[in-house]
Amino acid sequence: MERSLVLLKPDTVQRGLMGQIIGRIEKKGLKVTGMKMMEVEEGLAKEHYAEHVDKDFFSDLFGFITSSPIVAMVVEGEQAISVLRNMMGATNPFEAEPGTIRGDFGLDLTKNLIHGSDSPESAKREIDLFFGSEEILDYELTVGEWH
Ligand code: D4T
Repeated sequence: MERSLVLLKPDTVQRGLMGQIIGRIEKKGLKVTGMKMMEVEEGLAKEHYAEHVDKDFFSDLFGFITSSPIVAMVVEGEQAISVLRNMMGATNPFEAEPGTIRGDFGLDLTKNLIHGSDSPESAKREIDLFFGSEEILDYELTVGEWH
């Protein structure tokens, strides 16, 4: 079973798309084991996007992610990381396939609605950044065997 950190970015919250996107994740059969609404403080934004600090788009990305609340989630399931990346679609919403979250809802490279971890190593690092272990719940979904 894999875990991914999912962030519903400020544009998702502002545009009232939280429910639709969380609904897609639930309907796919993935399990939400942690979820909270929060502001991303400067230090957390810089740590989360450490690999992009020197890129020319970093200031736009930083300004965006710290501009308004997000929803942070821990999502679990078999191959959850690649399944979520496929559901999200290409980073650039202009290139994302219809049927994906970015393909259906996005028209801006920075405001691309959602983040999902890109490897098990990133997932562990990112989950530890956003969640304390007491905020991640260990429970069974009783419908699990029907998926
Ligand atoms: P995240 O990390 O938000 O899930 O996005 P991806 O994993 O799909 O893509 P990424 O790390 O390459 O980019 C992080 C973040 O930066 C924004 N971005 C990216 C941007 O504003 N301008 C750009 O030119 C690029 C490449 C979008 C996602």
